Amino acid sequence: MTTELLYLLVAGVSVLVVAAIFFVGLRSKTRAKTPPAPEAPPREVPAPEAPVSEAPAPEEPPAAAVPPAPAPPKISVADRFSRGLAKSRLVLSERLNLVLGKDRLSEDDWDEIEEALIRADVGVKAATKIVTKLRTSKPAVSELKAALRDEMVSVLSGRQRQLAMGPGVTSVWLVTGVNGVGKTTSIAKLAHRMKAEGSSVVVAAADTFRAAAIDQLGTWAERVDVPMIRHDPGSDPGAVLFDAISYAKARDIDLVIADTAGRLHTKTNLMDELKKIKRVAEREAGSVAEVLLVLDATVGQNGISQAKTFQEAIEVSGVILTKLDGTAKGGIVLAVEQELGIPVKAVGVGETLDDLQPFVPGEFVDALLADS
Ligand SMILES: Nc1nc2c(ncn2[C@@H]2O[C@H](COP(=O)(O)OP(=O)(O)OP(=O)(O)O)[C@@H](O)[C@H]2O)c(=O)[nH]1
Ligand SMILES: [Mg+2]
Repeated sequence: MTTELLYLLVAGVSVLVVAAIFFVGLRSKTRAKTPPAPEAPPREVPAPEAPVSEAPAPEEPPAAAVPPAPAPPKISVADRFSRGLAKSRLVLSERLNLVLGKDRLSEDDWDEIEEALIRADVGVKAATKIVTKLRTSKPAVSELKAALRDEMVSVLSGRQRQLAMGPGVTSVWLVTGVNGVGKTTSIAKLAHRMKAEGSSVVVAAADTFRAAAIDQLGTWAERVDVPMIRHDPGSDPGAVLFDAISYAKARDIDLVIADTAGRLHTKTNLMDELKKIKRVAEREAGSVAEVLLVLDATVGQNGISQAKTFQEAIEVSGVILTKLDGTAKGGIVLAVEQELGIPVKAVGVGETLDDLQPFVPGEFVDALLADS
């Protein structure tokens, strides 16, 4: 009995083992047929942020930022002037020194001097005039530089360079020029200077082309501490000037300095607009004491053709030549005066309020010809 039971137990266990093997085999076959589980979807990685796209082009060109107010200048006016002309001086002296080292001057040397002047943007007319005189007077080489200085000063002499105040209580200065030449900055410098000399000043934001232009003048006006009359962007520049003159007359303010646009919203011709503004000023103030054309010295001879256009449209009484500090074309002063007959009344030699200098021919030529 026990043996039978043992057999039965062994047989049962064997059946169970076979069945288990069979079952496991079946399972593994079934598994092999099961399609592989789909790969886990890639974890969503946030798309790299698109590079910050450039801000959409502004509808209006940005106005030049007003540079922060600097610490009071530690250098003298003469040094500032001289520093401003450093690049022009270098261009001139490089060539002049070649000639000045010789014992005698040949025809080629005179041509070299003329070429040096032209390269400093003195203009062909003024350069020829100066060198023709020198060729005739034939100075010794040792005296050449002094003779050149005298001829350059002589070309610049005999002009009225004072900024004029009108006969009435309130004078008006219109400041014109193409965009970017330095009109607004020059107005701030002029207002600063006139205020320092004891005049009361109001500035008129008659460049209504852009809101930013009005704000830029506003920032300067605050810094100089003079009132500014403004209207909305796009409004009539003549109306701004009208209000500024009324404001000044009601308060016995000496001077209205008006900013004007270098370009316009409408197709109205810039020159027609300027004529209109001038008429408003003449009607309201009696006369316009100065029409100041701002020219950027870095554009060299192109400034001359700009000036001709303005001069034909509106009688320009004086030039403010800006950015003399950033150019090797300082001689442009002579070209402006020779070719246009308009006196340079002030020069800009930097971006701060003190960087507008009265134009003094002797000082200018000395700074241009100095040994650096
Ligand atoms: N280095 C130098 N920069 C100057 C001088 N005058 C003006 N600038 C700079 O020239 C840029 C243009 O000056 P703005 O006064 O805005 O010129 P603007 O003619 O009023 O220009 P728009 O209003 O755009 O027509 C600014 O960055 C000024 O700081 C100067 O004498 N020297
Ligand atoms: Mg401006």
